[in-house]
Amino acid sequence: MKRMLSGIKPTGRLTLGNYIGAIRQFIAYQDEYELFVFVANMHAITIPIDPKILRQNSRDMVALYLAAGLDPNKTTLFLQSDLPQHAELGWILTCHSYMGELQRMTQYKDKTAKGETGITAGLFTYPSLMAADILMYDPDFVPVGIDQKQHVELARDLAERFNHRYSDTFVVPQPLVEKVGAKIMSLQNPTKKMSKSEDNPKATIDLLDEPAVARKKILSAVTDSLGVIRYDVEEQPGIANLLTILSALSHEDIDSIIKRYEGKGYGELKQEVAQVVSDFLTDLQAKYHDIVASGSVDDILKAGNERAARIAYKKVAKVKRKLGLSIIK
Ligand code: ATP
Ligand code: LTN
Repeated sequence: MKRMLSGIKPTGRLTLGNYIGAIRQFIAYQDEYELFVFVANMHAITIPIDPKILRQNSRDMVALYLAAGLDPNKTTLFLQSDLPQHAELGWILTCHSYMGELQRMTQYKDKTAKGETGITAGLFTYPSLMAADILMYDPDFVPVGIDQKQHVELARDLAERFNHRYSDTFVVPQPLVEKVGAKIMSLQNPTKKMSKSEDNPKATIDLLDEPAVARKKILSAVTDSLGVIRYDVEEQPGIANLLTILSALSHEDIDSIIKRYEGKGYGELKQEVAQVVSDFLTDLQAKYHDIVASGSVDDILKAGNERAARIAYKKVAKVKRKLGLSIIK
């Protein structure tokens, strides 16, 4: 069975973008692949975050993974910070990453270009930690949204560099980016990614938003004044985004949706998207509340941590031997 791994950082409440771009893929692949999914909480501290909020977000993330359909009997679900090997391999790979490589990562580049202050060294080097998260488990594939593809490519480069320098150690992973839904856009500025650290609540659908609130957000999504329903990301990014959301949640092709909307207006499209989103959230949240009430999150994490730790322990021991870091015979 081929292996697959991915994670999300608990920097905020999960959005519909996270679900469509990432979580949905995890669920779809869990029967076909040996899947590892984790809460990337060490990545969440690259920017300041209140410890109470970090704890809550992390627990919610596990419950939402499960509510969305991740089956802990098939998937290894774990918490990154419970495995010290991630930080250990992260440091080792930081020492194999070039400044120039990390400076080219768009997330860092965008923040510095905007003149943001308070950028931590952790934010700069986090792609090396992400490479460690990946290479630790030898996955063949890493399902991510398009914004993370560059980081998986860095992991590939680091794997090849390490294998070449010391001998075969890591599987060289491939990013897996879906065609539909790789980038869900902000509802208020559809040329910008929908993101959980967004300040304007109207711009994102949180997976834990009241369904009625989410409905209103869709109805007030920014569109354009052209009045025709087409999939045109350049000219009509708002409409293209609504079509993508509808297609992802209803499994209907975008082309077929467009045909149904020939001669119809934006109001009708928004009503349908609002309904589909609100039904989706109602169902997801009912499951989420059941999982939280059952108290199963801790046991599932403990079992997942143990399974992941066995692999991580072996991998780091091997890496340390190859580097000349282990000296006791
Ligand atoms: P932050 O705002 O903290 O940067 P984020 O919402 O952008 O967070 P990440 O934790 O960076 O989310 O991403 C988790 C996963 O979800 C990644 O695979 C990422 O590619 C995917 N993802 C995030 N936002 C979107 C989006 N708007 N559309 C599609 N996929 C997304
Ligand atoms: N950096 C990613 C989260 C992340 C990840 C990973 C994704 C951390 N480690 C390993 C896939 C594989 C993010 O910000 N979304």
